[in-house]
Amino acid sequence: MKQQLEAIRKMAEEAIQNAKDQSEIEALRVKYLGKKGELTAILKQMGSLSPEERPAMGQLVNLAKQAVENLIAEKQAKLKAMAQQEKLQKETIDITLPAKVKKTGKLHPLNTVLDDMINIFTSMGFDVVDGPEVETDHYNFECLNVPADHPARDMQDTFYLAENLLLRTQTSAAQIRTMENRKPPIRVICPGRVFRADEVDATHSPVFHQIEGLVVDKGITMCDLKGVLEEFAREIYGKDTAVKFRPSFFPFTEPSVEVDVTCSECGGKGCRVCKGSGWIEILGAGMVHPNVLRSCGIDPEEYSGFAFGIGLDRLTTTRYKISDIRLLFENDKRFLDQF
Ligand code: 2NM
Repeated sequence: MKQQLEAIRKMAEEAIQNAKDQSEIEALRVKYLGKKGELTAILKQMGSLSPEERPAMGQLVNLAKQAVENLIAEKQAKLKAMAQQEKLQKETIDITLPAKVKKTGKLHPLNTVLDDMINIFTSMGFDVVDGPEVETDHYNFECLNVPADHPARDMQDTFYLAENLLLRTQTSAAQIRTMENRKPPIRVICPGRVFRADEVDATHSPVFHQIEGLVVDKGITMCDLKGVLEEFAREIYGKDTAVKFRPSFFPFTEPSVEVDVTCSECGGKGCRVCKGSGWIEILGAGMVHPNVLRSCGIDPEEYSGFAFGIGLDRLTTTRYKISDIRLLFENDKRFLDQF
């Protein structure tokens, strides 16, 4: 019986050593220590022993049981620790990995420049007004003193939607409405998309952006125009920017001027950007034509005003050294991500 006991203990020891998981251990526990287990069976054979042999044998069986129980407990603890270790290994977080960059939206370069311009003009007391992109012939041309035979009215230059309906060629129509609806003093700028049936190339797009400005009050003179536009140019291009007014012609202003600033690329020395002249044309302007004031119900004997139109696209392409105006309209992410 002693040998049998020893054999069982050895087998149990080996089996427990080789067990790979908790369920195998549990099966072994039942096999050796359970009610019908092998060590329990030995205890049941005790009856066949002489009373003298029994106590010593009983002690041996109990020791064996104890040993197996201890082995099981040890193995269970070991398996548990291993499982924990494995879990930790699998769930490790590599804190040296770079964090995921959250992509946030940003302003289109046109909007950055537009915001700058709006800030400059609103700080000088201008309101921002808006108008429809689809306009009538009346508001787009008629009220602006553009005669019926003017080339701008030609189908070749303007997108007509119907006999008297067109895509606005400038944002002035919004200013005409402002003059109709408000009493002077009027100080407004009107930014927006405008449309012309231009040939498309690196510097021309059929859709582009303008900011037009208008001031109407008693006693407004060309000096006011110069002061506002000089201030604007210096805010946009820097304090040392020189401004030059050249005589020009627009149907809606008299006198009319075109305004140049010293080339921001070369500082006026002459370079590729300014084609060697040292100057860049940035806007057209003038004193509002009496016919325009009259068409909006404002008496030109009592009031005068100045107006200007600034192209936003060229201001943006020169500021960011963008080589082709079409890039502003294609919304290629690779291009936009650079700003
Ligand atoms: C320009 C140049 C000169 C202009 C005129 C008006 C209005 F509505 F008052 F008549 N708005 N904008 C104007 C004047 C626009 O763009 C180059």
